[in-house]
Amino acid sequence: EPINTALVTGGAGFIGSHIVDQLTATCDVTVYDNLTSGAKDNVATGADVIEAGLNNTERLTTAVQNTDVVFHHAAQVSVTQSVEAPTSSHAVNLDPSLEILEAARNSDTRVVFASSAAIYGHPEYTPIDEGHPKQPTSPYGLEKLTADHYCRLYHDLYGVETTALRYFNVYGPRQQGGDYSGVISIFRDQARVGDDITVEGDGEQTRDFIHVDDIVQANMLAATSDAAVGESFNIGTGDTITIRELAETIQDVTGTDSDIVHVDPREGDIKRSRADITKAREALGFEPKYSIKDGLTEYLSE
Ligand code: UD2
Repeated sequence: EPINTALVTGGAGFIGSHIVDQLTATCDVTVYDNLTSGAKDNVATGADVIEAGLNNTERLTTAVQNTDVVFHHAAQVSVTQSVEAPTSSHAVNLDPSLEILEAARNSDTRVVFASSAAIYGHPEYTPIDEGHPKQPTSPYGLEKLTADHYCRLYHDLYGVETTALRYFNVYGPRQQGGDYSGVISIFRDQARVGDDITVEGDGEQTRDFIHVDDIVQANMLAATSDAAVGESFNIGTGDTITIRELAETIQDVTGTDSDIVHVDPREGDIKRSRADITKAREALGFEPKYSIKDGLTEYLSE
């Protein structure tokens, strides 16, 4: 079914704004964002913006009920902050997700939820499939896991059309630098100004980095495919790179004078992460377009 109207919560943020870019070409888009970490500059012209917090249940409910599909990307995204202040993280990441599902239950709205690989905790094996044990190691991971389960439950109990997309490590334009951001944007900023590139630990840890354009593709498939309904999907490339290789690639591609230095390992760091994307491939026809090398080259050339 074609999408006529879409609501993107967090539509002024990193991932949400790319979804908005894609949607404005074909349908009416409304962004729901409190503009604290997101910025109006990220929002494509043509999209309406509701500037409101997720705790504004009335506005949120109305916005959800007036749309065909809601892409729920507004969140408290910092794992560290969730560890420091679990109750406020919970209030942002959990209750509003339930309110969105509840609003969708009373209308014909479809819900695509931004879940996370954080729900799995320390991998017991890789690649990680959707049935992998879930032992989140942060309130953030537990909040994402609970909302992900609520999506499935709202489908099973009430027939709401829901899909949870479990993102691995996402990178691309508009990802913010700084302490709470992803390693790729941190290394990029260091390379740009000639600062040392700070590899935490031995750099042998691996990640499955996925370009934001491929995340957009997964969202479009989830919003339109029958096979997506009531399901959850790992979204990565299925490939990995070590953090050391990442640092070297960024050095190469940017031609920076920055040195690679090793600093203390991060406490509780995950050693290996890799998505098994068989389910998304087979059910949705999802096929990542960017290898890590191509994606990095594209991102760094900006
Ligand atoms: C990602 C998600 C997080 C959560 C988690 C679940 C991002 C930005 N974060 O955390 O939200 O879903 O996965 O597992 O996608 N590193 C360095 N130097 C630096 C910064 C980082 O070596 O300056 C290393 C870090 O120690 C880690 C790796 O890079 O081994 C990736 O770190 P990250 O913060 O980008 O992402 P991750 O996987 O910890």
